[in-house]
Amino acid sequence: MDENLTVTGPRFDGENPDEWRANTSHRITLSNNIVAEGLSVATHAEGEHSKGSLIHDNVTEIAVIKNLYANNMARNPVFKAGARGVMMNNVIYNPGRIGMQFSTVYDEWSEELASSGDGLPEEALISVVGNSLHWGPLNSFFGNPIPLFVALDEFAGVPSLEDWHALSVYFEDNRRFDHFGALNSLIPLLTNEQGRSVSQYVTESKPIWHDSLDVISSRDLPSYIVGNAGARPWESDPVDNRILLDWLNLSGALVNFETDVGGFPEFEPTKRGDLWDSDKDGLPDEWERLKGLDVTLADSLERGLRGDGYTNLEVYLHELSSLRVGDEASLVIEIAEDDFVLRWENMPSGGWIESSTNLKEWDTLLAGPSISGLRRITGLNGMTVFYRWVAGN
Ligand SMILES: [Ca+2]
Ligand SMILES: [Ca+2]
Repeated sequence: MDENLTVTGPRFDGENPDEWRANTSHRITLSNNIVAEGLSVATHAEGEHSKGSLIHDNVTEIAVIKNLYANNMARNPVFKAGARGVMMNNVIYNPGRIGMQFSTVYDEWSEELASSGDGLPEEALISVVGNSLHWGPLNSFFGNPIPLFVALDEFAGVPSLEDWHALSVYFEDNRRFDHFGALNSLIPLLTNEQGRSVSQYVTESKPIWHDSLDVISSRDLPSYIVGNAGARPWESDPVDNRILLDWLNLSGALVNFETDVGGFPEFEPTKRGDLWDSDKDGLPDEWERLKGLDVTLADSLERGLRGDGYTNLEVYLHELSSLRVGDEASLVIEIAEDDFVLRWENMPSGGWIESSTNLKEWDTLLAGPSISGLRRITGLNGMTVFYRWVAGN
């Protein structure tokens, strides 16, 4: 994430840190993504560049939550000087060199320091809560069993991180698993790359947080990520499934070219029927009828549907990206010793549970109130199964 959500904008726009902050990206959530296989030795001028997410200098109020980072060398994610936000409920699998990271790069500040005379970067604030780091083959290859989080002072000979007083970081309920999948507590959570402890930056309370954040315990996190990470988890494509299985099977590697892992897929062109959206407002007729909207009136930008300020189109898009089709039943996933245990809560009387290994067997995802609790489960045997509850007798 660049300071201005662009790749060409100025690094800092303003006269002082407060103005810089106001003019950089802020209040952004990155959630439920699969951030994997950053190209390693490809086109980047600096060479090896397999990276996850970069949260740049002065970017503030950023939530990096409930993502799967897999097979990236570093930046899983990285917050840079003065950045402020939350790293919550992420699974980091097979990070080659660095898991979660805070980095200051003095060279990138020296010009600002000289021109503004305004001193060193202000403090970065990071709350690291409920994450789970899993070592993979890269950690064996590089012989470097890494901590959950490192704080780096990248260039020797310039003011060290200790002199910058640049970081307050908070840790709660984070876990690490070694090459064999065993919980491992021998490697400290926080260090710099030289192995020196930088524990003086650890605070006893969260330096930044938001009450709306819904934390999952790190113990329950893997099953959540398996079921929810990715663009369309109810219909995940072979690439998403391959990356998930890398994690579950402790496989995976750095990637230099897309062709290393099968290249870009080829898809058959698809076309909707002429009557899919009669009024051409972006909302399909089937969905409009379910919601009592008018299929002859373009009303997707009206806001009355749910009464919470969202447009009808936004409500539709939320449903498309939601795992749960309805709220009548919910599926709870528990990890047992060597398997997943499925338990249903709040199930209405009547009905049954359907399962399928191919979601396309199910004719529609928008089947209304009679179907709910749609979940994707990828078991430890690698088989992905979809479950849903269907009303009936
Ligand atoms: Ca419509
Ligand atoms: Ca309409």
